[in-house]
Amino acid sequence: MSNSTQNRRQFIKTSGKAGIAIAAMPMFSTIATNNFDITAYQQHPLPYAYNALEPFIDAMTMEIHYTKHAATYATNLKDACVAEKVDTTQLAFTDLIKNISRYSPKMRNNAGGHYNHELFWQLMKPAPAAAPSGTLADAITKTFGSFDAFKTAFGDAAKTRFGSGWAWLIIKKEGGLAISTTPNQDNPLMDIAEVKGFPILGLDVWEHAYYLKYQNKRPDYINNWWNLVNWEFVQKRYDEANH
Ligand code: MN3
Repeated sequence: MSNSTQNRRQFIKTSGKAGIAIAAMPMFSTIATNNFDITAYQQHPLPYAYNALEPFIDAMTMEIHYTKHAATYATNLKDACVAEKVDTTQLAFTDLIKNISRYSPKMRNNAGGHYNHELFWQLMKPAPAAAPSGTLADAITKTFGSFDAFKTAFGDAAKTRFGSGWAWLIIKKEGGLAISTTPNQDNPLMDIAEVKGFPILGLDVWEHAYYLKYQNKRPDYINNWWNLVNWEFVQKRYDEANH
């Protein structure tokens, strides 16, 4: 092993440890504005500790979900980009997703998996506000009748998504809010999505997201998940799409 290789390996090892140390710092989870760019090809550090979402999502589920499932999507995305000659310094990640039908199933699964999880982590935080406020709250009430009616409709969509997939709150291409679901790791940005739009809220209903704690009780996971929704971040997504 050459010295430079060794140094590089040592650096990766050290910075990897530093990343975990930072993610484990309790103060980190209280920095609500610490949002990262989900349109990057690389996986970002989790913005809170693995146990930060207890008791609603357990630490082991979070650790496996982040370090195994989500990390693998990011790695496989990188591999697919090499194999399919995508220059990630030139092509915006969201443009790749929006034209996903041009690529392989491997690209589709892993580009979606990476984007969806980078979004998902930030859509949750410990002890968030119980409900949205401001313009997002107004839009939800206008579209669904009330916040409770929205939660029921979103929950029903998430519960009835057959097999693995996601439930979404989106801003439709033509404007206005809608609830939709997608199979596997598809998302509403993709040109192959049945209902297209900009996702501002998404819920992972793959069994890997809840099985250790909830087993077959997906509805309990969904009902508890509302205790974690970072409405400030959802509002930020809403504002991004509307300006
Ligand atoms: Mn997942």
